[in-house]
Amino acid sequence: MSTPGTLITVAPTGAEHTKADVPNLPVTLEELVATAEACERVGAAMVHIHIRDDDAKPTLDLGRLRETVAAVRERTNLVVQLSTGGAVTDPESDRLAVLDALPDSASCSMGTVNFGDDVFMNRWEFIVELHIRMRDRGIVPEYEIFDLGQLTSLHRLLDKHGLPAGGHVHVDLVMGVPGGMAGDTETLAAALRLIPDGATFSATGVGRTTLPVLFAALSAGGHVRVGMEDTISYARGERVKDNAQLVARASGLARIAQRPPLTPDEARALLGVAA
Ligand code: KMH
Ligand code: ZN
Repeated sequence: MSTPGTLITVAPTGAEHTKADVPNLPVTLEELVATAEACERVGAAMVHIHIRDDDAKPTLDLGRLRETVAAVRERTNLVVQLSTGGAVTDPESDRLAVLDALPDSASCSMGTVNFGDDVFMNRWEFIVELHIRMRDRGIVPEYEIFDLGQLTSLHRLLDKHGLPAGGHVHVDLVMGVPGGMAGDTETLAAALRLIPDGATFSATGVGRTTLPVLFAALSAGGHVRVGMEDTISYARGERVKDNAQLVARASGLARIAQRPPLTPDEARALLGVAA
């Protein structure tokens, strides 16, 4: 499961935070692309994208998504991953239509989970549809895992419906969501016992679990996701300045761990994304 280098994914916006929470949250196209450029300079290889409308509210507008994919491709070499998770209120039809924007990669959440005070719905039939549509379009999935049982669902998905586009399985453990699995070393170790053979994994810890999960993932030979989608505190009592600050910290720790950041082209080779 381990590789010599570390894939650093930045999740710069998400669907939950606002500019009132954190002023440098990238919500416009220009802010997002400038953030992607800055994060690439300090070690990110992939960007996990949620977009906003003119009122900075989460949207899955297909025209905007297409424009965003094109702009990030033009100004960076990053692997472009679109969220099919969206916001908890987004209908399945809009979440499936995200794939028509033809990103390199897209998230595929592996089960329903309580999400703070809300419910993040992912029915089995919907997961299967995402998996199949991604393969039809040559889009490489990242299987998002919010709780341990979702890893058994991943085994079931792969057993019944076969490997994804690119032939490689990559999962992202999203830890510490209120309602999901805890964000600590013991839970990460339990998750790793359930990850399919030959798969790679990233991990991210939401909120105060960010640093414990970052250290645990690096020491377990895994990859990492960081960004304002998951964390708006840099340290106790200190707001994140910008996404590049979080990527730079992860890059520094990856180098200390003797597993320096992968370039975007190395990430493509790892994930099975076409060059
Ligand atoms: N915003 C969350 C409800 C994903 O991007 O695929 C879902 C989410 C997962 O962020
Ligand atoms: Zn997301």
